[in-house]
Amino acid sequence: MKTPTMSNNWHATVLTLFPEMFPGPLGISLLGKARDKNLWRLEVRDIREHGLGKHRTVDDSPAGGGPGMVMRADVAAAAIDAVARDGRPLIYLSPRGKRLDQARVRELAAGPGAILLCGRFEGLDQRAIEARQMEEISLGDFVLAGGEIPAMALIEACVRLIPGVLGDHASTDEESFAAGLLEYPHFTRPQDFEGRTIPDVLTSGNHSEISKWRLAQAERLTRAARPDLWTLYEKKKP
Ligand code: 4GY
Repeated sequence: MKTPTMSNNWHATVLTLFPEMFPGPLGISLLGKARDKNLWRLEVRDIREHGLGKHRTVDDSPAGGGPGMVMRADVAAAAIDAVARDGRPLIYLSPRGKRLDQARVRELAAGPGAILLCGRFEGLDQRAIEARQMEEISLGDFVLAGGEIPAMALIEACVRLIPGVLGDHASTDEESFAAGLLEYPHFTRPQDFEGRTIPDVLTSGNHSEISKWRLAQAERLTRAARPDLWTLYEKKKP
């Protein structure tokens, strides 16, 4: 077995007030095994190490009033500045960011890794975001209690694209066959489940008919559920 070099050791650094949440789901199954093989590495840093005073304070009340607390800019900046960038993007997960999509995931996965700052409370002081030129990324239009679960989701999306992490399967069909479409429906045994049977074409052994059927299904599902993706897909077609 060959030992991977540093250049293909994708490096995630997570800055969080809750380091005990990690590796969590990133430590099991395919991602956990890939980490054991040094295909990627996870470095978790506790923001509170940069907290102020005896109580290691990391937050304060919002300027202008209002509910909750805000993560201090000086504390966040100190946590960021203690990390070697190594050419990696510095990302702040928040609903205000640009929506994460598979194109950005592919870019991030192809790079050296990412530094992810996980917000808590009402969020991070705006001046830290600007002064450290953080890239704001959102997973969607909903609000979580902290950035840790979004950070895990982003890391998982990237790591599964690193060569050798998944089996030899998967990755190819994602790029070629149905790019920009939702996935076709999957079936496996039993042939009859509560009176619902597997479509005959899938058990026909006719691989060209199977491909045609799957593409038609992917198109039908995309048109119905995601008119935004369908419009893009149609524009890209000749
Ligand atoms: N949605 N997409 C999201 C989120 C939690 C308070 C700022 C999201 O990416 N992140 O809801 N994050 C909040 C919690 C501080 C981040």
